[in-house]
Amino acid sequence: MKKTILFFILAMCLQISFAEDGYRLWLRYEKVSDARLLSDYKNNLQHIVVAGNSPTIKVATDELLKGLQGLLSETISNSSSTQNDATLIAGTSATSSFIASAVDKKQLAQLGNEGFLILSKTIAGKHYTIITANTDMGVLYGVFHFLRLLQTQQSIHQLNISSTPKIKLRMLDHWDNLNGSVERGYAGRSIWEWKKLPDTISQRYTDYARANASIGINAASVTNVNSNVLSLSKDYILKAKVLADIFRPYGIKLFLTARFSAPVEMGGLKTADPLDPQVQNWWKEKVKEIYQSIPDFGGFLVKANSEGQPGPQTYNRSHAEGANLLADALAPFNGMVIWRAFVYSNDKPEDRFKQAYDEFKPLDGNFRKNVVIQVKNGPIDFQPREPFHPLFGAMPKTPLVMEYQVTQEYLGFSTHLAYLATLFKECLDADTYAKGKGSTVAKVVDGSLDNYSNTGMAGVANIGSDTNWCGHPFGQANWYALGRLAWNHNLSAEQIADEWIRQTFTNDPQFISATKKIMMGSREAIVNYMTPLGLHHIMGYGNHYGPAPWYDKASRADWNPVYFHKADSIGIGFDRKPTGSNGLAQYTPEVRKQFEDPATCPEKYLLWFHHVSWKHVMKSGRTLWDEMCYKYNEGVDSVRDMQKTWNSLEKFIDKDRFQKVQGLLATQEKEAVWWRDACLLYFQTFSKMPIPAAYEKPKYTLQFYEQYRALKAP
Ligand code: GCW
Repeated sequence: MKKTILFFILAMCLQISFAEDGYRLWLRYEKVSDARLLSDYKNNLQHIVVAGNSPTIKVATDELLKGLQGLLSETISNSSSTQNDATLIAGTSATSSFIASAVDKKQLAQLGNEGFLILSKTIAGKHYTIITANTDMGVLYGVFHFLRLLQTQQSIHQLNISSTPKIKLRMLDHWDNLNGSVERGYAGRSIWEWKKLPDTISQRYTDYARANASIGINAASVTNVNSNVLSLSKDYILKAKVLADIFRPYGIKLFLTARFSAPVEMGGLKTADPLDPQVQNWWKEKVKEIYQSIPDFGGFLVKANSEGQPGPQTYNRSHAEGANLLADALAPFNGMVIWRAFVYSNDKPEDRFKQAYDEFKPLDGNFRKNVVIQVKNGPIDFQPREPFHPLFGAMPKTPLVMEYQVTQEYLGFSTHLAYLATLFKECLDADTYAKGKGSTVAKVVDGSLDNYSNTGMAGVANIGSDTNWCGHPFGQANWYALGRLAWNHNLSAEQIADEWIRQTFTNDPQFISATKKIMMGSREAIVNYMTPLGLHHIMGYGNHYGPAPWYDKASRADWNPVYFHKADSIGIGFDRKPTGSNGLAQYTPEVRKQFEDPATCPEKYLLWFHHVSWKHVMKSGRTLWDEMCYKYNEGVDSVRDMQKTWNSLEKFIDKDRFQKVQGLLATQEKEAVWWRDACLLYFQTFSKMPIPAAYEKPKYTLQFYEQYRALKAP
């Protein structure tokens, strides 16, 4: 009897200590598996000093101790009183005289407010590791980077790392509603428990801030852009204050979304006209009220005159007049306005591709200094693949902030494995030719092309109340990648995957190379089984899940898949040449020329810009129809390959996450088949060409899929 109980307790303990529920993200700090490295780390990291006593330094100290304790599997002392023993010293020149004398001032001068140095120094025959910066926040970033070196099992000798963020505002946008639901969120409910705030404070808020700081994210907009005016009420400001207070030591500024009609809805005014002095005054007072509670409030993120949101155009005012209204209220406090370019009018029949550019380009130069325009990576809406947004490079006088979607609204929710760093990079690397060859989107966004100083990169968060934060265990990689790329967009998608895998799973080389292969091919697999060759927006209406290329019942033409693929007996695709919508005219001549000619247009964008005959011969020698069959099948095959690879990795990691991913891949495979069969059967009604015999026959009929879609609708 006793023995059984003992065994039970032991089993429980084992389970507790080995449970890999994903909560720890990439900050797991497991014991270093390489024995040689472990003993080297142990020899060099026994005594640490973190100088200073600000809340941020407290966080840095705790993190370093916690990290080393886990990685070295022993207790490390923080010998703050006996600096002489220390082998690792972190702090600024202001807080540590040792650092002040050991570190070159010139090197420090280049770091700005957030950059850091990690240096190996031998002084009087003794080896030191120094983590330093101009600010405590820089020190914290350095500490996280140093822990990343250990977690990824790198040498800590001869370190000479100098790192500064390339982009100033590195941000997560939460589309979280005050009632706890998350628009396009697939990882449970909102992590913000508005109802219970400010009295009950979830540990998650701190863990969230810590995770962000570890990858350099320094801003969070916590409310949905489809905004509720209540978030600007006194009560909610006090709730938001709690979050801002928690975020502060981690270097994160809180932003709120502002509902443009708030002066009417909340202030009781007759108008929200930006030129009305009473309206201006209302915003000034509201902003003052916010800053009284949140002295470092970041500012407002605004969606206006888009998809039914109120905005300045209601009063015949421009986006610039609307943005400037809020900017003037925020300016005395150094707050900023992030105004979204995702606009398309309810009334205009114009190609949606063109609307943001048409509205914003003429306003270049009309915005206040503290306004930035947030532009989605592509011109339609976060599709699995889009060409870069034509606004990039087109507004040299207005800082443009990149907006990515980390949550997988159009990429299989949290069911499909999609590593998005490849998508992010594809856009950053695209050449706008705005100032000749080499004018990449990255250079627009990091401000180097047009000398913007207010630079930014934002991602719509994929975070929710699920224990593992993001639903799919691999969803975490996209949160991670956003932060890492915003800090340094020169990192490759592969490098980021590599370090994420090491920290999240294991440093085993076999596991790393196989998993990296899965990740690197995953987004292309989705493009292939959902929207190959430049198809876009052919998903289910409303919930945006599953295929529905046949759908034509939406109230607006451009919410219908048929509007976007334009399949007919001749061919398929959206003509954006002068013969069609002429959306291509929004690109610089060099880009336009390349896309305009089907012979030079990369095939991955072909149907974005051309209506192409089913019989058109592709580079492979296949007809367009055959190529489409090939691509859809390639997509399904890739998922099957991903499954095979994953199945071979069981022995390397914990059962929990292994099985979870295995299960999700099984669902993904079925859904890839669903997409392939539904799309091919439907498009075949136009092409009237056979699916080549070499490929799997569709499992069901088109009718079945049309109904199946209906069953899946919300
Ligand atoms: O992708 C679309 C989404 C909407 C979203 C909108 C936007 C917040 O379907 O849910 O609204 O984009 O970006 O504003």
